[in-house]
Amino acid sequence: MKDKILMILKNSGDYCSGERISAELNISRAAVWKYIKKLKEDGYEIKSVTNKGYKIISVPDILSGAEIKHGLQTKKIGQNIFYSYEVDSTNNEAKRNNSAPDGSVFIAEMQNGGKGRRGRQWASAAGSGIWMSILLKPDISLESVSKITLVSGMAVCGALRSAGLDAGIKWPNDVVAGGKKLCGILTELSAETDGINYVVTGIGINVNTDDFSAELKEKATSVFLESGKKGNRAEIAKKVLEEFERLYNEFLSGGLEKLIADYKTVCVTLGRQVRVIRPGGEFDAEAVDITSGGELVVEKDGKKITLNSGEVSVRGIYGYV
Ligand code: BT5
Repeated sequence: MKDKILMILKNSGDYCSGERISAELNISRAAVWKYIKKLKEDGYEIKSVTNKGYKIISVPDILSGAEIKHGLQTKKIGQNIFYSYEVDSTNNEAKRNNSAPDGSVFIAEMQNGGKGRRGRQWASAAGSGIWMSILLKPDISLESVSKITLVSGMAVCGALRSAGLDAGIKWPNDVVAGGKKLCGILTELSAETDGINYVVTGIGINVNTDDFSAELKEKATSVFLESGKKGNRAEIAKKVLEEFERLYNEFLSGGLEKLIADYKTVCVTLGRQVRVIRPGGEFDAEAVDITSGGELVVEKDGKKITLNSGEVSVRGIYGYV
């Protein structure tokens, strides 16, 4: 009900009488007042004027479903948003609720067990970033699932670039700016022999983080640290979901070629000297291409070697990127 009142106020953009809200939602004036009080407790600044009603003056930086859904231009992605203040990991939350509709988004203000790949940790402090996971139920082959990670990385990169940030992608899927990591993606899946049950693509974006732990300082950054401006997380999340839907539909309809061509234009790894770290040892090479399947091609002593994201980490020799 609180979200419905919020939507009425946002859509009206001006004063809206308690009488009108109570008639529209079929609740008492006292109930309207009670929910307005709750919205104020959430941080919304709402002015009330006798004979005119209520008007939103300012909106807090929160990631609630109502904030993200207001004005969201998607058909499926994010049409169902499950918001929590705190979870272990939004990927786990999506997996626990895998019967939710295709395109559902699980989002939290903080994660106390944020995960990276291969058991690594993802720092996810309260209110500083966007920690969200998209639940997907695509009818695709198992081999194609890794491309969804690529789609997520491109969606974040595109959203941040459209907000004026000089973001790029470090192969395969870290979104970087100023040579440091701004966003990480973790895609997980549940499959059986006859196909995929669901895919969860988890996106972590550092938005308003102003300081990182000593361990992360050298390699992590945020929208705030790069632009000097605090970002509105709900607006950024909305843009990412819109970009994701556009690119994901392109991918599902077989448009991987165009996607890869676009990926190459933002991939900061290409043309660089890289260090390939494999379980069997390390070697230095030059990153020369991305295949139509999203693999990185490196060249060493005139020989081309194709690497897939599952088996290697690539780190630039000069700094992290
Ligand atoms: C990733 O792993 O980059 C994937 C991160 C995915 C996070 C999202 S948040 C929503 C969803 N729910 C989850 O639980 N996860 C997803 P990887 O490439 O393995 O990188 C992990 C490494 O990045 C760590 O070992 C740190 O060195 C570094 N790191 C940790 N937290 C960071 C942060 N907030 N910003 C930048 N770097 C970080």
